[in-house]
Amino acid sequence: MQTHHTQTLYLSMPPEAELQKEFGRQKFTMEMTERKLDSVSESVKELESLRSAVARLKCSLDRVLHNDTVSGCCPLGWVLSGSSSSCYFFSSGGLPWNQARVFCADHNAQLAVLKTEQDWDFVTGSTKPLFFWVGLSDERTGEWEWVDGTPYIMDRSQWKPGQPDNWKGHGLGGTEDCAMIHANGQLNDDHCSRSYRYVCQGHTLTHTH
Ligand SMILES: [Ca+2]
Repeated sequence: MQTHHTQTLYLSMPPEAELQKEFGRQKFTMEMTERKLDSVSESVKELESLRSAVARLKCSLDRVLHNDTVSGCCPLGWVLSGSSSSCYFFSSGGLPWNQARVFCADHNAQLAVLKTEQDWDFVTGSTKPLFFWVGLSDERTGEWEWVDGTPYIMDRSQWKPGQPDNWKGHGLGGTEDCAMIHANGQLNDDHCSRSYRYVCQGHTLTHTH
């Protein structure tokens, strides 16, 4: 009699109410998942700030050990240029130009902008004999400009003889709009979709902003 009664109750429950219950359960699960994701992304942020704190500590320690003669410190894997107190990253893997630009920006840096002779010599001294993208392109306006938006003043001595030639024979569509440092340390314009190593340029860790 009791069983029969329960079954009657169950059967008499309208399907909308069942759906409503199920919806409530799903909503709860989703909220729990969202909360967990939030806490994961919080942990990632905390790790990131811890990593940067450790890097700063290492930097301070280096300064003490070297009697304060070190002008600045670079993140692990980046190198300090002697003259400009910039940190440079010379990638070991290749990316298309735009992805390389994004990689540098994601690391609080930019694809290398080489406006002084010292910066130019430092970077080309390290890239030879490999190919590296730098932050120079004429893709946006047809005029050569640095990724920080400043125009590039044409200096033929920085380019390989005959470059930039805006070559179309590569079969990749379009022309050559991005600049890379060739094996000999001079520039060549190449197709932006090609994957080359790249040079990022950022501030030292002791930089205050
Ligand atoms: Ca070319």
